Amino acid sequence: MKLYVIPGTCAVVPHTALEWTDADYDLEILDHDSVKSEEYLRINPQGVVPSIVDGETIVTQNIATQAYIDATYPDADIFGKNESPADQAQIMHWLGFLNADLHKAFAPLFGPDGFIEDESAQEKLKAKAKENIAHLLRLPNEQLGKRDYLTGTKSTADIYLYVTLTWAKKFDIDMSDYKNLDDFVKRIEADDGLTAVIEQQGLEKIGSL
Ligand SMILES: N[C@@H](CCC(=O)N[C@@H](CS)C(=O)NCC(=O)O)C(=O)O
Repeated sequence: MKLYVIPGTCAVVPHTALEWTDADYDLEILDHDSVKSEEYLRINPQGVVPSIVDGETIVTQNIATQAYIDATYPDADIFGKNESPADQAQIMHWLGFLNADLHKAFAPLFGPDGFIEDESAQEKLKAKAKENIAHLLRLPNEQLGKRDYLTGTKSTADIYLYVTLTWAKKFDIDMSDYKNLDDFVKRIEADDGLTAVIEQQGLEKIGSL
């Protein structure tokens, strides 16, 4: 199995999941240019990471890559030890929130010119995006006041949350009210799989928000 990543992106999530499996896998590190190359577009026509190639199988979309890893290595419990239907719904709830709502909310910060050309309008758009992200982050902050991990046991949802927190810190989003998230960063950065990924992708731990 080969995983395609760009360092520090949402591809940290399936990468950490693969570390949790203890399986052999190949890693291909792309950048913002090579992700748009003709060769890679044949794998992922959207020109984004993550992607998995496993023999004849190609899997794109972050949540689908996680589902593929989970189905291939069920003993790794990458979705946590959530057995009841209600608990399994929780992991999908948080992955949906993280992938469709929180991740997407960063788009105006990563590429404001894709929304509007005028530079002063871009500044207003970015300010609004930061407010929106801070507002969305109150939900995982509340959840982590009740438990150590989003669904009770450690899962890929926690890694996805962590990645978005590193972005929020990079864009100077005010998270001073979110003590539970700050505590969570220390907890999740102690994970061996995440630590290995941070090293392999040439990243640094953030320590706090
Ligand atoms: N909906 C896609 C979104 C993937 C996505 O936005 N990937 C970003 C990184 S987080 C990307 O590869 N962007 C291209 C780039 O950074 O050049 C998924 O869930 O896989």
